[in-house]
Amino acid sequence: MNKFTIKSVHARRVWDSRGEPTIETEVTLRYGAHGRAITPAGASKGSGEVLDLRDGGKAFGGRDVMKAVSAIKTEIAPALNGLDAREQTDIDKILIELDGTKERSRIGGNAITATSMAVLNAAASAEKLPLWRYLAEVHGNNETLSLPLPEIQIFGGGVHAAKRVDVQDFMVIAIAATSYAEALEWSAEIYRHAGILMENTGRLHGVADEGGFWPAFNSNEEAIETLIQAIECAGFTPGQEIALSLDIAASEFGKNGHYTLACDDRVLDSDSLSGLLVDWIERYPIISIEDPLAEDDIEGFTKFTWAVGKRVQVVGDDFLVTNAKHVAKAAKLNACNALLVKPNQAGTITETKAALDMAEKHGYTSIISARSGETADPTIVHLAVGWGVKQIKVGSFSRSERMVKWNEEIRIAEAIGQLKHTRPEGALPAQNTFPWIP
Ligand code: 2PG
Ligand code: MG
Repeated sequence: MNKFTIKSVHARRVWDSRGEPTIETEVTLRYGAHGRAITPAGASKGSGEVLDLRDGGKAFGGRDVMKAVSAIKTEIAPALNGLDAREQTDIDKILIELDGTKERSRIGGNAITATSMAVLNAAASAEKLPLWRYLAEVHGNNETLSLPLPEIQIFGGGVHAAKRVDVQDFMVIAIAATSYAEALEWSAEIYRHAGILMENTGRLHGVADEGGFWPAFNSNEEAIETLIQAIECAGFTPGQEIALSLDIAASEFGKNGHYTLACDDRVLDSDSLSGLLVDWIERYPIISIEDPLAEDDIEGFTKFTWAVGKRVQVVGDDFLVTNAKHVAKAAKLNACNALLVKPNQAGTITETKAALDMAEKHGYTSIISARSGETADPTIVHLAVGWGVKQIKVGSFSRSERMVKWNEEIRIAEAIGQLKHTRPEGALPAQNTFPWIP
């Protein structure tokens, strides 16, 4: 028995940024160290993600989590009692086996994710280290610590804004900022100017799920045009200082090769949607495109990556669902070139890291990501720094569940004395193939 020995595992129902129930697990170790974590929730989810166990019934639209909370108390707690919190791989294996289903539907992916992350936080706390440093030491990354480059949402669409436009995330990346602090300053100005532009044109209707402005536009492209204007109004040169990143989240409006862009009043096949996106890439300084096609359109992904994969980051989110096997398969087909990393898609810390390692093995870039339903839990920021993930996406520049994460990165930046260059070496695919990167 030592300071890492798990003494108790407790769970409670807490509430996320959409006012929906979610799970917090709290792990206490033998001599008092403890760690906790909360599972976030997606709205645009990949079908291959582990499942959240929801109670069904009338309360909270069937989204309650009391069954999963109870499973943590009655099944997970006794199974983890007495184990060493540093043995993350073993503990995650026990959690997976305890659930016993492929999709984690018995105990629940949400119960398991919160517990897996809480164990990790507890181990770091027993070591009296912030999580990012604990991870860096465990993984031998101490020498190469860098701050992930932020991509920050300015307009939020898709299912995060009642499909007001079809594309889900319109984001900026401060490619020429020389520090993390500066990247935030620039993004803050762009966000502010986007708000002013919306207000001046009578289109300010609040914010979407991740804090980006509600996209009161008549076409998807109008959102891009407005974003360019906001960048210019904020005093920056699009393409030189600020690049664009889009999450198309195409699974939300496309299936079987048919894509319904309701906002543009068009139905496109896979090639036509690719063509539209390539056209945007040619006309706007876009350096990253997430889920350009639907998750069932592997051929479309492959063709798209063949066409633009040398010029832009083609990111698999719903397509790869933070699953090492999916990453290996995609890499074999050259179906994208970057991985979006979400712990609650994978289910445990160990599986999340496995997906990340697989991405690295195949030369993919990676972006650690929050979900659209979030809380003040900052664990993913620590994962990004500790694991050396070089990009991060946590939503927009408003709402505390987002700001708590940007702000946590400021604290870490100070701690590593490194408010230095914000585009870590290798953060984006080779520079000279990106016409927009200075
Ligand atoms: C995404 C995420 C975050 P959700 O698609 O990348 O923007 O959304 O959490 O709803 O899956
Ligand atoms: Mg996405």
